[in-house]
Amino acid sequence: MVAKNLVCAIILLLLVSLGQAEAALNAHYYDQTCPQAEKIILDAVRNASMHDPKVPARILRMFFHDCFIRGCDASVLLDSTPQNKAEKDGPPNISVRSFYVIDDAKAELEKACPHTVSCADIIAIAARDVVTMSGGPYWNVLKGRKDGRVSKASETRSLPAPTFNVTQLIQSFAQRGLGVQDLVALSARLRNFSSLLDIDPSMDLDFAEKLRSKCPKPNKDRNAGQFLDSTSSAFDNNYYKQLTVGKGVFGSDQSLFGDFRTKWIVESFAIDQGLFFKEFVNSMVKLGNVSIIENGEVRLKCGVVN
Ligand SMILES: *[C@@H]1O[C@H](CO)[C@@H](O)[C@H](O)[C@H]1NC(C)=O
Ligand SMILES: *[C@@H]1O[C@H](CO)[C@@H](O)[C@H](O)[C@H]1NC(C)=O
Ligand SMILES: *[C@@H]1O[C@H](CO)[C@@H](O)[C@H](O)[C@H]1NC(C)=O
Ligand SMILES: *[C@@H]1O[C@H](CO)[C@@H](O)[C@H](O)[C@H]1NC(C)=O
Ligand SMILES: CC(=O)N[C@H]1CO[C@H](CO)[C@@H](O)[C@@H]1O
Repeated sequence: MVAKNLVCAIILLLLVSLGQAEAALNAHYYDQTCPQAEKIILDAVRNASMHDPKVPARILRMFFHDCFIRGCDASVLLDSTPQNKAEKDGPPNISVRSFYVIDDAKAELEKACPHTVSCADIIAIAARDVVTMSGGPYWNVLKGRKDGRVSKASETRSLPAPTFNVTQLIQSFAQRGLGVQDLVALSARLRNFSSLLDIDPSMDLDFAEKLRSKCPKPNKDRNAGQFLDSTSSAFDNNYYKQLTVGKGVFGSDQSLFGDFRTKWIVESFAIDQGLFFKEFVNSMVKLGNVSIIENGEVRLKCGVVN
């Protein structure tokens, strides 16, 4: 009898641990609990992008930054406290850069479905939205991330630096389970915007000006979706085309074309935008799956732990 109970207990334990291992991300995670979640997030992203054309590039970079440090757990959104300097205030100094967009979406989500949608999922969904609204591909974002409770400024040192050579970039990606193909795909930029990898946002200006002149005047235009048209060619494979003709904006970009490990991938993306979009989506899904934590929380406000 005792033995039988023991066997049962072991089987139960095994099942429980299996269940945990399979607590994987899921495209339908909020279908029952917050079906309007993605619509609310898209609204916030679109509203903000209409007023500030730098928002798309910054949200993409935020997603990258979040997932590269401690996994996709919204650690990038936590504010510093008197006892702790958070990632936000770490060396690349990304303070005051569009965090408000995620906070706005979160505030709306808390009204619609309280304590349900994690800040980490909001970033992942917003990152997809800025790509799609800029003329890039659409994909189903897997959801179910939990928010972490730790954010340390010192850890931003592990982000790939603009000065990294290809070997260092490959190593940095490999540490997160990402391959060479992911490195090249995720180096893509919104045209004339900084790439996800770049810390320096100074290249944004040109494109921002172009966008501003094309954006509809908010009060005259009743269709907020116009933003889609105004940026319809901003996310494309032009970046790779530029690399193949030696017009990489940064040295670290151009080296992707100079290294045999990455050159062939750059070339394949330059000649085939469909392939680039497909691989970019794959890489974004992989990036969004880096070190998913299971014992986190759903923050009520993205800047502070509950
Ligand atoms: C976005 O803007 C629309 C129209 O101005 C407004 O109704 C909506 O509440 C805004 N959404 C968010 C999340 O800010
Ligand atoms: C970070 O940016 C803020 C606001 O732009 C600025 O006040 C601060 O000095 C910067 N800090 C560092 C370390 O560059
Ligand atoms: C890349 O940089 C590292 C560190 O500075 C250096 O040791 C290595 O030789 C470089 N590799 C290449 C291929 O330039
Ligand atoms: C996400 O990562 C987990 C654990 O590392 C893995 O089992 C799962 O297949 C990955 N999912 C995707 C979509 O890559
Ligand atoms: C700096 C940079 O990347 N400039 C590019 C901006 O986009 C136009 C096309 O829309 C390119 O011709 C520029 O080279």
